[in-house]
Amino acid sequence: MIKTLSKTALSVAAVLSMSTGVAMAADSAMSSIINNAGEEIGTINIKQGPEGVLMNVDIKGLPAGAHGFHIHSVGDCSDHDHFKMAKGHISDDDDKHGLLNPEGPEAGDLPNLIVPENGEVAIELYAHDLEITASEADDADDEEVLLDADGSAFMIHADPDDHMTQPIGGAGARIACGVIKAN
Ligand SMILES: [Cu+2]
Repeated sequence: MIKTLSKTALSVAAVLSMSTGVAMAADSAMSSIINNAGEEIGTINIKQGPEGVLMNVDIKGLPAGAHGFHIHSVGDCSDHDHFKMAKGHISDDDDKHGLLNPEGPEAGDLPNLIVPENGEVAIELYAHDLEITASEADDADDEEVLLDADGSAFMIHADPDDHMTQPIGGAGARIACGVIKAN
């Protein structure tokens, strides 16, 4: 019991000192995921870590199978038939698409979402080098910042991402989208 208490005290102290050090940066964000009918099918909660972001995915009603999963560069899912307003992946200019691509990956590349027969996905995943908001040392338009001037959006595709083929790993149509918003 004593050990547990001291651990808790330490982590509270760590969080306090971290929030003092990055006072300008948001430490969490969330996204409401909608399908091609514009219906909400789940949420993704995001927490900022020191070197990247932790994402908690909780979505129901997806087709079973593997689906390409990315962060796209514009926070706009209003055209729910096709979700083209969200544009392409967040990326530095020189990076190619694909977690397995020697010239990649793009900052918005994520592992496939593997959906079981019941259509429900509840997972946690981590992406290195992403920031919810720009830290003071960064350019405000840094493409690895989620809440930059035009925002960003999660995108789920119809087909698997092969993590190599340009520009989206052959992942096909866009079947679900969620604008990332500050909490
Ligand atoms: Cu995509």
